[in-house]
Amino acid sequence: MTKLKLEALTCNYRVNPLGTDGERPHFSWKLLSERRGTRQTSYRIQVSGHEADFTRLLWDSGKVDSEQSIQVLYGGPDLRSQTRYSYRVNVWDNYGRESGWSDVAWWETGLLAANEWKASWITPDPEHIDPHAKPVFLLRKHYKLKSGIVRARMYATAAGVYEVFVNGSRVGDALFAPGWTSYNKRHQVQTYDVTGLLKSGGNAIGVMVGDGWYKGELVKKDNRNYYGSQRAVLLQLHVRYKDGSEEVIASNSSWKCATGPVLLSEIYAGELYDARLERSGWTTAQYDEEGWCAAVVCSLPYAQLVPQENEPVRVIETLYPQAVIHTPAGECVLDMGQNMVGRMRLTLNVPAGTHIKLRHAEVLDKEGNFYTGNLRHAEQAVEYIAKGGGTESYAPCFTFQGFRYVKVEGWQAADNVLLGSFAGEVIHSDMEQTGEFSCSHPLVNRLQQNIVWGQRGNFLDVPTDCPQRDERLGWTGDAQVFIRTAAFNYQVGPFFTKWLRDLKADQRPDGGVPSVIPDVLGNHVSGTMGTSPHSSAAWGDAAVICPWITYISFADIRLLESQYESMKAWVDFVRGQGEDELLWNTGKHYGDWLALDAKENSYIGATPKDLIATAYFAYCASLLQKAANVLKRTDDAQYYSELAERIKARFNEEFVTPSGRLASPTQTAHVLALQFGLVEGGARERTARELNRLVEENGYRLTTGFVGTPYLCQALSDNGYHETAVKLLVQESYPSWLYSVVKGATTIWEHWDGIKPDGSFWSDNMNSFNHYAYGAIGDWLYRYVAGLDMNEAEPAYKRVRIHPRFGADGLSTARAVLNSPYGRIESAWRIDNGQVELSVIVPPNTSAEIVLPGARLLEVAEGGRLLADVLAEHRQTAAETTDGVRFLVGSGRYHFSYRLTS
Ligand code: RAM
Repeated sequence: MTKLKLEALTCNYRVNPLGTDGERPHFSWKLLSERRGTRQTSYRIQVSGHEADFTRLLWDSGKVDSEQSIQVLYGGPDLRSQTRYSYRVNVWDNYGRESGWSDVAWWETGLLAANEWKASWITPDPEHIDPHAKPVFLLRKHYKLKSGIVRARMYATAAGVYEVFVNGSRVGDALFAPGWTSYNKRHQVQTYDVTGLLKSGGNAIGVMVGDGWYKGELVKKDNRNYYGSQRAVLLQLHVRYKDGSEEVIASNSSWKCATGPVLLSEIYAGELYDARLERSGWTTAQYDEEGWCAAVVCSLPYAQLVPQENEPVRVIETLYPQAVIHTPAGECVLDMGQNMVGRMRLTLNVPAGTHIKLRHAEVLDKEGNFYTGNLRHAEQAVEYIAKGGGTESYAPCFTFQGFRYVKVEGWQAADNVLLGSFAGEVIHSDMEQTGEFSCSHPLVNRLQQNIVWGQRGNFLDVPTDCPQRDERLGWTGDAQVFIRTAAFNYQVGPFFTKWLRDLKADQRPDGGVPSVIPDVLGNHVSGTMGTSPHSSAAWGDAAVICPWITYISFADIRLLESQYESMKAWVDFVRGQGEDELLWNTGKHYGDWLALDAKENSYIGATPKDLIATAYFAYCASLLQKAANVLKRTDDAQYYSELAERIKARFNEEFVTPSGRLASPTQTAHVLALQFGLVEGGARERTARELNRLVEENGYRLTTGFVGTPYLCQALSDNGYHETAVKLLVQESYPSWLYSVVKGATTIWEHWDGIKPDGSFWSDNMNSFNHYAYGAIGDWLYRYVAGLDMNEAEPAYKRVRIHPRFGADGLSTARAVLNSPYGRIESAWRIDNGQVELSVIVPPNTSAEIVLPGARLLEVAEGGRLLADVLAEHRQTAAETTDGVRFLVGSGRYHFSYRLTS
């Protein structure tokens, strides 16, 4: 008999996380079994507080009869600070097999209580170093340690962004620590295991700290000091010795400060680095501190400190320039071949004082010249002054650029030397890549890659709108439309957990939701929209949609529970806004942002704002009902279900004529009415027909903006017009998803016409070439085209749903893979002359509802046998429905073949 095995043990989504919070963690594991229909029947978890000594247990769940294998909550005693916990899992299945104990995994808590901080927040003495000076500050501490070090942990953070070194080595590889949160309310602390870096005798710590989001330029030119006016560092090192004693080295006024080679490093501006000013060995014990000034203690609080929550930002991949372009304007430009986000690394051997300047751009203009107009005030310039005397390698530290093209100035070299001297380091939050989609259409495959690159470029600790111009903010609307696609491509559980906590922290007392999270627009900063409104429909709704999508994707009840009040507060806020409690017809909204049916010189599409606002209101009320059900709040569930129904009725009164026609003739209005279930019966049919007509009459072209686009194809596919949806997908002429692909895009554009058919730009003012919002079609590619979907009632793919849709001529194959919380799911189909081949993988401990469109039960084969026979062996049957043949299978690999009925 084949074996049952366990793998991929995670705690709070992560493998052996260091520095967790004090809340009860949750555990997940994956079953490995070749046998079809494998289900877990029981599990047992053991936790030890003494390394991996399981004879001294802290908690033993005992054998629990349950299929739950993800997000299982720890049930032992309260967690202590700075403690390593080891755990292991054993499971049993429906075939009577036992996996045996898994390998041991662990998690370790960070510094949990504010009063455990002996360290002070410190900054260079302002008498000696101007707190507002541009150069990055260096802070260092020399200290002695005894021999017999067995364990050392460093807890560190900064007001600003920091990197830390011990005895000449970089500690960890996280970039942009402490990450971006609503610092005044939640400020992350990182935990590092530095045991291997310390030695007995003299040691040194060095910390570099720059402005970052904390006090650097944000939102617009010269807008600084949003969170505070002083950079500062907080660091505490705990060293444990063999004899059980512990020593603590803490940041305080005995630390020494200076500035060094980084003369400027800012998110938008870039970096200026003079290698001649390097202080060689400044993070080692031997270094001579002569000339360094003292640190002073500053009065920043401790109460807002929280342990790091999501995966850190790291260098994830390195790209090399594909070509050197000598432009008509005489510029020397490197082409990275991909619009990427990160930084350039230089490795070169040039004379001292050589001053190289790099500028970064996303596109070349019509003439083929370097173009930076769309960056607005973001300089995206990196300057390096060489020290000479050998090979030097450099990459900027506290800045990132969004670019495909790099203009090189100040250094003339042959093309092959240039190509060999530069590398592009791709930087983003280090999430596990979980999804893949591909099909028979090469341009659609490129679109999928562009979506993934859009996510990579804009998931740098916060889900941002764009990564290049002077914006790069956590726009709620963009995040909300993209989250479901994001959750296919990557494991975004921890990423959104962190961001949603900031959303909740920044939510207004009346329940209103800022337009960007972390909220740096407040009420006073004016941007493209004049003073930025908070609580716009479809933007503020992120407060409900994002926790819900995170919940269904990863089954994290804990997150849903902790966001629940925030979700309710938003819907209750909306209820109080309109002149009528069921109709939201007041306030400032972004509407169907950037839709093509907008009036001349307007960003806002033609769909009435009150229609959008009321539709979203109904949708969010219905999601709250679902959330209340999950959390077993029956009264709330009842209340929100009634509210949703009443809003729907009011929507119909206001926006649907008695004969079932939608009052607003836009694609987006029809999409929302269908997608949010606001029209029924004849009105639904009519709305769907009308949407199809609108698309058809427009030559299979869309007119939708941020609000309508994400659901356009779904609304068609769900209502009998899948072929139209596929025609929209494969449309290559403007406006369409593939238009930008044909124009050479390697990321998703903000505007359908970022580059117009004649090669000119839409405008300088707001024209990002890396904006993931329209990439929200990815969700439809996975769920509708490849047919890899779920039944929400059993979230996180406990109940998989496989339902491919073959559509029209456009596509002959499609394949989606998802490394789900339960394991690998796959749906891959091929259609050739009416013959369908479908391969499916259903992971252990899940089941799948499968729908085979256009099939007749008695003509379907599975693995060469009649499907009906295969099902009968498992006492299962299939039904012939209007969608196709429908049946249920357990885990395993399947291959279905049948001829389409005509
Ligand atoms: C723009 C942003 C973003 C959008 C808002 C309304 O400035 O780029 O994508 O959500 O406006």
